[in-house]
Amino acid sequence: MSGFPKDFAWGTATSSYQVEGALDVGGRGESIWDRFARVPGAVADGSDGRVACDHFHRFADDVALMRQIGVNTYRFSIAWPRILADGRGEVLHAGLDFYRRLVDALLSAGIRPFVTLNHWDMPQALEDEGGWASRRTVDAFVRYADVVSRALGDRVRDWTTHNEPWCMAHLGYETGEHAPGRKEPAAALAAAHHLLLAHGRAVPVIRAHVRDAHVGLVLNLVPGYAASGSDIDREALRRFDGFFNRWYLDPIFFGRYPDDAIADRVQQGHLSSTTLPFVVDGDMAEIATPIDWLGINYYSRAICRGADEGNAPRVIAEPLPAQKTDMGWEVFPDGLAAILERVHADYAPRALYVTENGAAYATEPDHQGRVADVERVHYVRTHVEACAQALARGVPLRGYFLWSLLDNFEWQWGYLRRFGIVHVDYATQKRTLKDSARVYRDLIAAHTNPRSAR
Ligand code: IFM
Repeated sequence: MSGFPKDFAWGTATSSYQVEGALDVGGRGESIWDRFARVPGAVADGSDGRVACDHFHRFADDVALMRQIGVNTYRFSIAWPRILADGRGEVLHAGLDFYRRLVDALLSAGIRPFVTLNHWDMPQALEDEGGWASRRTVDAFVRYADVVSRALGDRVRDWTTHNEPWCMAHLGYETGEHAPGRKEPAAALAAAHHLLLAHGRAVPVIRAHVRDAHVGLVLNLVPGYAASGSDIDREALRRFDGFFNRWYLDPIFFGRYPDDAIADRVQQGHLSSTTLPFVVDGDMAEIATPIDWLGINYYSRAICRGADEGNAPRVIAEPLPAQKTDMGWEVFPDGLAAILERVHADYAPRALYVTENGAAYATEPDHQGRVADVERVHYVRTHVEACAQALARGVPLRGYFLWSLLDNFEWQWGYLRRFGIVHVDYATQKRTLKDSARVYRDLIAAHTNPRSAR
């Protein structure tokens, strides 16, 4: 395998709520996930992020682990309520200082910090005012972006506004599987729009504070495949792609929502007409503010099968009975190359990153303390290979971030799903490098210095 540029970003990723713990330190306010995790049945094991990986206190050791693995970048997120407890008032300097210390530790270890402003843990006070379904949250986010980029702009060049707006809007406001747990399809569409608008408005604000800023957005994209060549399955694929991928890609790159996907929402009764009630003049141009890069989070593909129910075919996206991870997600590395090539061909972002890619497997240490996570080793190798293929086909891929550095709080699954390349014993907080971490280290070494290839 070859073809990775010398300056390729080899990284791992985490997010604040999933790893930090220390929820009541430094005046941090309540987040929507603090509140949601208390709802009986919302999190499978009844857990929350109170301690998580205690990364807040152990970040220096975690940076040392990153050095051991040899990554040259680290993607992490800022906890919004650690900076603005209620999302609006006073700035919490203790919160900013924590991230300054983290960034300084990374920089001294030669690791480039990739900051995400919003990886889901919004202040609960903003949700109490309507959350992302309310246009007022856009201003709150832009102020937050201003505060953080002003504080860290002297040392961080790489900025992400949101992580996976589809998850925040759809899982948070439509299915209610994620915080804030609302089941209101119309609110979900408004939430998606306000997330995109907040992104577009924050981009120039970040650029104002950061010299040579490199600003982007991270989308979770899923390549769809029709289950057969039948018209009904091809139609299911179109619907799936419109709802999942193009609803976000088209506004960002073309400044408009896809007409066919709008019509689908009208048909479903989630919109009363094709005029989107939450769009105000000028919004779409702001959303389409050019970005420096797009991040793609890729885990698996969707097989789309239509189910004929009168004149409204239902989309069923099902995994094949192939190899699956503990999430039930099919292992399908070709899908990664496919989505990278498709986004490059259809939207031509200036640069692309795989900002998340990884697999949940619950391998525990054996009696000698070794974590032989063979399935994850296979997953990592084959997906890095898919990146090489995409590069060879001309995709401007600039980096790859494994999800995740650490086993951590996996949202509605709590601690029952382990994505880390480093095992965390939650009782003792002991970290153990899994075999996948060593394999990733060797892959990085081989590509950064081909002579060390084995
Ligand atoms: O853990 C999540 C992460 O927070 C967002 N992307 C998907 C990961 C695995 O489910």
